[in-house]
Amino acid sequence: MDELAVKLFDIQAVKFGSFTLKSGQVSPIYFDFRLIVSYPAILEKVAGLLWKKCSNNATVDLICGVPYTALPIATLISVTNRVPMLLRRKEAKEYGTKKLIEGDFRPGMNCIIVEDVVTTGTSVLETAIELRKLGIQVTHAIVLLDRRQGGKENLSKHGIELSSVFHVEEIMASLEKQSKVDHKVAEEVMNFIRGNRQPILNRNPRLHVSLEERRSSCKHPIASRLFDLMLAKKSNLCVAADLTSLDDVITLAESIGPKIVVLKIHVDILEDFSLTKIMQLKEVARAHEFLLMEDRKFADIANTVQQQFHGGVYRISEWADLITAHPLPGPEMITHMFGDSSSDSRRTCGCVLVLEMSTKNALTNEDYAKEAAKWGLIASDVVTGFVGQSAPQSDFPGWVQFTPGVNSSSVSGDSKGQQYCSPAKAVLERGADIIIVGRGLIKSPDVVATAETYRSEGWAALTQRITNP
Ligand code: S5P
Repeated sequence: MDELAVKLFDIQAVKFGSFTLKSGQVSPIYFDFRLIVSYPAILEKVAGLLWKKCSNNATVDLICGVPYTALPIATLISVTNRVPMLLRRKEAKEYGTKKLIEGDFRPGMNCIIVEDVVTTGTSVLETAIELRKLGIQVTHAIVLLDRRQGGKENLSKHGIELSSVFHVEEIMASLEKQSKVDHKVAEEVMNFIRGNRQPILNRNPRLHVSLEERRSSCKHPIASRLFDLMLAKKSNLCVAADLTSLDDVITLAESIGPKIVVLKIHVDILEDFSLTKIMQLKEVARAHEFLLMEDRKFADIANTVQQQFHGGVYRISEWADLITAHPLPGPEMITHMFGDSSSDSRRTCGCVLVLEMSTKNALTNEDYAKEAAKWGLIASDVVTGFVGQSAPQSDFPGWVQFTPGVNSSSVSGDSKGQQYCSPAKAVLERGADIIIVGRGLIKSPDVVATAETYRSEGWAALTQRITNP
């Protein structure tokens, strides 16, 4: 390792001085591993060390380098070890297939990402997102140098274990030992690195991608439709119409319809439910262009849920565009409740998984949400998004995050465990794409004016998040 550190220094792939980084910070050390391609013996050594890290740690069906520096390294690993490679483009080409990932693979294969330097982990994450969109599993990334500035923790939050050949500390120790740098420089570098350990990133790429781009990642027609409606109506407002009369819900929907993209109901609290009336509500939804969500929160064995969804008095699958479900029973429930692949409801109704709840002392902790988000991706032909209170639960851009517990008034909750935050906080700090507003709107004396206030606040926050990441 000492020898490689010295070689990297000798070819000036590690430099000392004063360097302005992309972030604007002035750093006393700079790594330029692009130079490695000019030194085949070093390239070979680097590829060998990286391969050792990855073959120790994971099943490797495929490898993929983060463009561009890691591409030749990944190629060498691929050829030497006979492990197939995928090629990631930086931009989709304008002509032809528009694919971002080139190569041969099957969904479910495990791909290791190869990178030269990791600082915050964003580039690795972006590559992982592209691979995961295609159903490829990404659980490990290997890197020559981890700058230890939050990357490992950030990637771990997204289910990716990062293994590194070097840390900056090790490079500095080797160079000092070999008298390539004096103690003062080594100290200065270490102080800089320690002082710039960025807080663990909450920079989930999903949060900063344009809605148009996210729409193109959608796997479900209802999610695509939702993005279309958001863009057309400049709204990310879902109103929770928690009224006990369907007639009143219809009246509310007629008045606030132009401001909202989703109307959410709880069908089992309606005292005057009939299929005829729910079809009237569906007509209003069609006329004013919003989606109808039944917040049933299914959570039973598949056989029961299937009957609750399609049968009984409510026949939910005949009219709901979106339904909510708890992931608790596991992915089988979701896949079976929609019926086999020929079932219409697979395309006409999208499932929204409740990964986290807004209530005090909810049991939906981070591990639960993370695990559920993972298998939600497996059922991604029917899952269109999730209900959640924090952004990192899924970085898949084609999924929509619905965040309830939104209320602009100064109340922090109700007296029954509900907790509230403002529209801006929900969008900017918690990752909401859609804000769900219930009593904050339906109890207001002027629902139309209130809907407009929530619409404009929610939309302004979403625009700000996308344009000023
Ligand atoms: O965690 C959750 C999930 C949901 S879907 N917390 C919630 O409050 N909800 C729903 O959002 C809840 O069932 C209700 O319909 C709405 C919140 O209503 P509010 O009146 O408290 O804004």
